[in-house]
Amino acid sequence: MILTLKMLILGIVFITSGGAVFGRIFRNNLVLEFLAGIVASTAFIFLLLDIIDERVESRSPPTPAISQPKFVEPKSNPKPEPISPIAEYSPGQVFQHPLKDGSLGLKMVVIPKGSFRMGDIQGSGYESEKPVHRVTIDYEFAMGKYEVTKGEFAQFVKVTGYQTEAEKGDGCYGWTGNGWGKKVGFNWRNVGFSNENNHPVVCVSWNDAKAYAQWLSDQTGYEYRLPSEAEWEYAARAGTETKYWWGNEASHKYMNYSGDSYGGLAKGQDKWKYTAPVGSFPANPFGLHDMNGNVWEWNEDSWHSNYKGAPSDGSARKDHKENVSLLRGGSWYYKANYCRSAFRNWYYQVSRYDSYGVRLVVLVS
Ligand SMILES: [Ca+2]
Ligand SMILES: [Ca+2]
Repeated sequence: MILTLKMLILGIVFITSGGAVFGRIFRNNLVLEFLAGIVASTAFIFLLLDIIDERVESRSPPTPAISQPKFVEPKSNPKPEPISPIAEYSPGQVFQHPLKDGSLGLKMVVIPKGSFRMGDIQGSGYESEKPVHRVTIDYEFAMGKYEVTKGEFAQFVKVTGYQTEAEKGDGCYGWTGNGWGKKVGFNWRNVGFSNENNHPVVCVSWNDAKAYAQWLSDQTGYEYRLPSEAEWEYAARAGTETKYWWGNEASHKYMNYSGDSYGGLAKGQDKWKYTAPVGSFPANPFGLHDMNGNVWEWNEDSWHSNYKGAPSDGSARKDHKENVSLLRGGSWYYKANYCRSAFRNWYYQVSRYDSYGVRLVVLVS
């Protein structure tokens, strides 16, 4: 607009003054005077137009040299699905608490309240199983229907990057090829024999088991923990007073264990020389599988050599003076006598073997 105006003025100035110049050029010597006048007046007009131009431009919004990046609404963090509380728990009910990624946690069975005689009821056990004493569990809790599997433990490791004590330290005890020994490289991932994701996790120490329970508690909002020794025996007996929940005779129909000597043995329905997939044998009256045999299960309690002074309310003895804890239920490597519901084994909380596993409980009342 301004440029067009300038050109128009320039044209008028040249035509009018040009006419005057050519009209007088041959009569006077005022050519230079006229030219100077034209240049001066043109310059004056241009100056005025520049001022106007500047004022017009100053009212226009500046055009940014670089276009601004488009503002992107920040993505809001996806809200975790609220954990739906289970309205009512009833004995025998099986449930799974959801984890933060939406998958489901351990299969848990609600155990009824009750009272039982704990220890060497047949009188043929060890001094550590005496005296037989009554324990009353006046609260409902739920227990893992199965031993924690390798696949379940793998999920914990995948999310947290947790390293077991076997991995951080000098391995786990297993079959080295020449005999039983501790070997670097043996851990829950590889124990020297084939155990798939549906087998119980092994080579986990008491400390590893506690870390897993803590993670599951954080994931679900419920308190998952190791069972007390009393809770474990109550659940293993499931209302029975025999050596095993099915009777006083050991049987390969009901559990994965060894023969009369130590070592793996596959016999009859016990088709496994090493660990068996969890739930390969029938459940006890409370709905729990493999309480007897398959893998030892860490308990919360510290070791005491007998039941003198033992609590009668289902709680754990937790003085842990020597960092030694209980293992219950026997395993695939052991004779049936060590797989009795009353038998008590113990070892250091850092120890790990290819027959040591874990089962958890959670409070629901
Ligand atoms: Ca076996
Ligand atoms: Ca077991």
